[in-house]
Amino acid sequence: MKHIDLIQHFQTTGTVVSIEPLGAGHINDSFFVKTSESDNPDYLLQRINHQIFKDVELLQNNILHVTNHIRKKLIEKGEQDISRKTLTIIPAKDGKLFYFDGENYWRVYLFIQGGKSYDAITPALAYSAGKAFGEFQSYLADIPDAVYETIPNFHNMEFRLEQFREAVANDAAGRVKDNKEIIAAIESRADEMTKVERIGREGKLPKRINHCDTKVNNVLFDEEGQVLCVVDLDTVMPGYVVSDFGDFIRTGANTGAEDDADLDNISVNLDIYTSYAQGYLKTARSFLLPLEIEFLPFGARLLTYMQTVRFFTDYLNGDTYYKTQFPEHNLQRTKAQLKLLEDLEDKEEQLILK
Ligand code: ADP
Ligand code: GN1
Ligand code: MG
Repeated sequence: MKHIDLIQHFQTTGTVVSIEPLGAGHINDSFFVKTSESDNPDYLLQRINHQIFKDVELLQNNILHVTNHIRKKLIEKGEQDISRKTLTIIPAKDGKLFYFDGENYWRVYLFIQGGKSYDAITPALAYSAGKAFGEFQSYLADIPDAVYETIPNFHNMEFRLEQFREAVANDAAGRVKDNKEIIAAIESRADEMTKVERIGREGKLPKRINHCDTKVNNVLFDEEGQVLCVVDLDTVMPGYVVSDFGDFIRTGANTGAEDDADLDNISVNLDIYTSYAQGYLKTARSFLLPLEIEFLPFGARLLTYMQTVRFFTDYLNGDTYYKTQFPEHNLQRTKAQLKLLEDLEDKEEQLILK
């Protein structure tokens, strides 16, 4: 179905003048929907990847509960301009939170005007993002609705390793034989990297409602470099806060790209790391346990390792999960993440937070 026809199924207003692809996410497809009237909102149309988010109704209900709760918190704080500070779902004309066209699932959000997302940031932007993700967790600490795992075991390292080992055993794309070194690099760290799961089971690390995709490009900044809005709420679910901390560092503090072909570009920028940590602790310290704070630097390594494992597992499976731009893209991503992991390991002492 054409995008313009899809929009007619939602409770939007105004006359659509253009629909253009937007963003560089690896999972969903996003489109900027512009309307002609200056006093009318623009929209974001998204095709939901339902191979990955298998229960679209649960997904959309999660997002509705999360955004409603955040909106309530923003109102209590006396914030202005709330429709730019959290996502607003535009329901379909039948009242559902998505539209199924017989093949694909679609949703519409209000477009957040003036929001800018970056792939490379400064320490000042990192500080602002840190504060925003700490606030995000604090807002959701008392959400009354159940928040479900939209992807079961999403950030469970033990589960990700099981998937990896299964992929090695199946060798579906015949790629195991040329990549023994990467397999060894993953296995040699597996025990240490699953310790959060073990300590969690002992009851020493709590699960909190996390964003679970704190990639740097999931934050929209305003003109002054303050965070306007945290977006991409598909994976908001219970988890360990080290996950959210680590995923931001993995993306925002990398001097290279997530898939950099030149490994020499890749390292951790310690100024960005420290600024993000300071921002995050400013808004989150009050509710974090000392052990959670102690584990934050480990989170940076853990999420970089997890992403290495996830990209590589997808590569071994024949590239079935992430969008790829060329045949060896997942391998290139794997090597880039592994390089970042090695740099984080080398700088372990410098990552300790005071
Ligand atoms: P994906 O799951 O594919 O990463 P996102 O939900 O992150 O998709 O959207 C892709 C990009 O579109 C984001 O990185 C952000 O820059 C932009 N974006 C997302 N939601 C909005 C919105 N409501 N208004 C304006 N821009 C948005
Ligand atoms: C995906 O959708 P996007 O691009 O923001 C992925 C994240 C990964 C990330 C790696 C649902 O995020 O978990 O960390 O790619 N999202 C899902 O860049 O798997
Ligand atoms: Mg995204």
